[in-house]
Amino acid sequence: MNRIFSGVQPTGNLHLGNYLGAIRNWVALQNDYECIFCIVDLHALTLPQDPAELRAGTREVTAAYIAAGIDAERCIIFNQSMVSAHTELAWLLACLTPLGWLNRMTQFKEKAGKQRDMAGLGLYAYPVLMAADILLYKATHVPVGEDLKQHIELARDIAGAFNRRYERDFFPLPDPLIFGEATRVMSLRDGTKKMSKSDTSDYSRINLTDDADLIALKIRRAKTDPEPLPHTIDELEKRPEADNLVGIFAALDGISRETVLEAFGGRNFSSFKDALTIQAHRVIGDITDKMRRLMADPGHIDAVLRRGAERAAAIAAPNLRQVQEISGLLRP
Ligand code: AQP
Repeated sequence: MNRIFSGVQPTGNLHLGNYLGAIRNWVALQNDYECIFCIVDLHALTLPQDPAELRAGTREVTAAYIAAGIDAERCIIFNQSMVSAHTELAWLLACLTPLGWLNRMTQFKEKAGKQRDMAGLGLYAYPVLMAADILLYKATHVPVGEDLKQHIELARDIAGAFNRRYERDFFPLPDPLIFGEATRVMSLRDGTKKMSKSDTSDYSRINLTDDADLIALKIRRAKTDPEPLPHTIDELEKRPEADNLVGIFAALDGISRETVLEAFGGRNFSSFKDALTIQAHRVIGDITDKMRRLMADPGHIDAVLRRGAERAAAIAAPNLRQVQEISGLLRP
């Protein structure tokens, strides 16, 4: 069976982009793949984190996975720092990764900003850790949002570099799985910017923990243009805010953007936003309720993570050992 690996950082403000771009797709894939879903807490440390919030974030993301419909029995759910093989493999892969490959990573440039010399080595090197996360389990597929496509391509390149260096077909080259109508959900305040946890405006995103009133308010306040909704995708794509809201509607309802335009083309935004609010309440309300119930039992969440870490380590350990043997660190 093909194997999936993917993860989310426990950095708070889990939003509709994380859900529609990633987590919801994982739920659909769990029937056809062996799945490993990680809470990537080591990635979170690439930027400063409050320790208590990081711990709380790990439980919250775990609750979100389960509330969204991931089966913790069938799939492995765990947090990255519990399996030390991730960082061990990351070092071995870092030694094979040319700096030029990391210099191409656009996310580093965005996150480091103007103070690039002050950015941490971890932020720069984290795509290698991500490659290790995936390759440690010899995952064949990685379902992610559009923003991480470049990182998966790097993981493929690193897998190829290892296979070539040691002249064997050891790591599969992982394929990104990017699908659905909302592979890149944009900010509600600016249709040209990604919806993001770190955006300073909470009105830019719908969080999975927002209550019904707040969701309604955020959708009402979402930026739009003065024209009614268009009839065609060509016209829609020239209008970033309209395109984003139509894409969100389509993804929430499980229909295409064309079908949304058949229903709403020519209508004004206020009636469309009312309908969008109903869809958002239906999908997110259910997840939020389940998350709240799960978060009330932290012992259960911790047990899921402990058991997940044991199962993950059982796959990771022999793979790491083989890498150590192939690289000449251990005797076969
Ligand atoms: N806006 C988005 N649209 C679609 N997919 C998205 N993802 C993130 N944002 C969007 C996908 O969510 C998964 C988890 O990614 P992550 O843990 O790397 O998330 P993050 O980077 O902490 O979340 P943000 O919001 O992207 O944080 P910022 O921008 O503040 O750093 C991934 O599969 C990702 O593609």
